[in-house]
Amino acid sequence: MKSFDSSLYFITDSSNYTEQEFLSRVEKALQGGVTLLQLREKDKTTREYIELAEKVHNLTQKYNVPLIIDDRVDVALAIDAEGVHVGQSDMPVTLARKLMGKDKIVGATTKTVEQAKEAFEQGADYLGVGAIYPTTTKVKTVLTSTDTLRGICSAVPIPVNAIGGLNKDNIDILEGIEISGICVVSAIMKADDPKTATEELKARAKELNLC
Ligand code: TZP
Ligand code: MG
Repeated sequence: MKSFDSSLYFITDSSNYTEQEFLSRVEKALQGGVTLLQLREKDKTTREYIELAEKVHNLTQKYNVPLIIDDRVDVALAIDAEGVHVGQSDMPVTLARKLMGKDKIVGATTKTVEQAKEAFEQGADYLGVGAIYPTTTKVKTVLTSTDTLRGICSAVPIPVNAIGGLNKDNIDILEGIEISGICVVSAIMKADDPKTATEELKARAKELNLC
């Protein structure tokens, strides 16, 4: 049985860090208690993506946290990651599922109820929905309202995570919405201390009953 906890989903961004600094930040986030981790690389060659993914996988395995690879089914399969995440312009969920097999995690980004239903029907295990707030992370996205987020949560029976500009001081906007967790990049990646940032974010999310 595939089981994972998406309550505090950390999506990495290695740009602006040396590899050593990046891996050290990833490990601090794992020590702080992230429950799911996505390696998201936009500018690496396939070889570089695989090499970094192997290093990150060594860390996530040490902390028993599933590793999801953004976008690249080939990289996910090559390093035997626990899953892959696809956006609306990436490989369709049906094909990602077919290639990854039934035991791996397949996640999808959706911004409307229709997209969410389709991703679920095609075999997605969880959904990322946003951007809830404007983001400084490099991504092509538009804002998604909390009403749409609420609608998606009622429309599909799989875990739904909110994403986009979220941090400990603004996640109260999600209170009362049936999400399974939050996804963050900057709030952990760019924090002075990623371990403390993770702990504080987790504590705030618990306080708001978000997970
Ligand atoms: N998809 C929608 S917003 C986003 C992605 C990958 C980036 C979120 O990054 P941050 O830094 O948490 O706003
Ligand atoms: Mg993508």
